[in-house]
Amino acid sequence: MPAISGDEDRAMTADRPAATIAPRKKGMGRKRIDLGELEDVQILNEHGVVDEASEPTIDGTDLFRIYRTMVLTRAVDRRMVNMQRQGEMGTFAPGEGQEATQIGQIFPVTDKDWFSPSYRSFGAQLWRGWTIEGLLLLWGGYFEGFEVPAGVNDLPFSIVVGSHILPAVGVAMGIRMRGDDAIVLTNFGDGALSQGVVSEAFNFAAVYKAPIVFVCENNGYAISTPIEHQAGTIELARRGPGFGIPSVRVDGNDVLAMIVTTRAALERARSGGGPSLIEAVTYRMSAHTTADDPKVYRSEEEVAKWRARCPIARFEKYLLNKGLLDHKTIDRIGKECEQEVRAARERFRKRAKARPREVFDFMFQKLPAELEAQKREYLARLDRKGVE
Ligand SMILES: Cc1ncc(C[n+]2csc(CCOP(=O)(O)OP(=O)(O)O)c2C)c(N)n1
Repeated sequence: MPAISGDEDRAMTADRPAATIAPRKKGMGRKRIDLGELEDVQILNEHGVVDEASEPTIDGTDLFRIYRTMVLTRAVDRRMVNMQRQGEMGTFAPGEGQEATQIGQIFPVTDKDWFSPSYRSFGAQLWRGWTIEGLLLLWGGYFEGFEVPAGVNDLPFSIVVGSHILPAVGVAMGIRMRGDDAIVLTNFGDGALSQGVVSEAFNFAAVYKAPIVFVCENNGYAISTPIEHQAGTIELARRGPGFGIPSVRVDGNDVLAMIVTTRAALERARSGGGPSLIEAVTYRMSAHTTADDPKVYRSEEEVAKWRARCPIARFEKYLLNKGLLDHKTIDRIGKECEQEVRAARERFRKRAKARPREVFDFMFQKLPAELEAQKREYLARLDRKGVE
């Protein structure tokens, strides 16, 4: 009987720690994205050098807005972490290092399209029209922060890993049944792929040719679990073809590669071709959440390696080379974004004078006894003098 082969990935993972999940350079020289080829796509390398044959046409105003939103995303991120440390925020899931993945995937999505975000998607949410103070309220535990802004076609996110993906497929199936022109984009982490419901979502989407784009942000870890311990193949895009979903693996720290690939997937969905899966290979530079200490499970050397692949610095070099940015403007944008975040923090503080009392509400019609007890204890703490 012939030996069953297919263990090549396992052999590779044994030799490849998370730190080396670096995109290969096969995409260089490619003129169009072939969804389904499972090759790595990179257009802008770590040194800011662009592959001109694959460079997308994006007008200067848009390039500038993309860059500014990436800078703003990082400013919001760092401020939110500081506020949590100072006791102003319940918790927060930072996304430093994932700015190109975030803004690159959302740039080609139009206002009439739908977005179903994971909890680490505040960069894309800012692009879609969520306000900074709204996001501060959300992570601060105030119910009003969870409300999707008027006119924004986004679904609310859930902390239950992978739970927002099947509803996103449902929306896409509904769009197709009604003959609407919109598409849905949803994103999630590498760990979410281990949830059974995500396989159900892929299968429904493929069978019903739902107009949906799945973006898996492979940031190397599900909290402290590295991808090698989570999956039988570290090339997660390989999962798609098994469901009949064309898939591609992209350098997620290259905003141009993200844009080009997402555009191709959106066109496919819009023209009736059905779902696509994009695996964006990136890295979470900071903690999983403010309750996590990544020093326990990854090395300084690994983080330093990825810091050198900073998606903002890379895009900055590209814009400098194109003459669309200069150092004075970089400095001005940094200060403006910082100012914007501080102003939003002031508006948040006016609203958030008292701690949120609603954190146990809205999930259950009748709270289970254990949560009821926790709620009573929490409210009693708030009511005690000096807790506010
Ligand atoms: C169903 C479920 N199981 C466990 C958790 C606890 N949890 C929160 S985030 C997380 C890791 C998710 O990792 P990944 O999907 O890679 O996304 P990332 O956080 O890296 O963006 C886990 C296990 C949860 N929220 N929901």
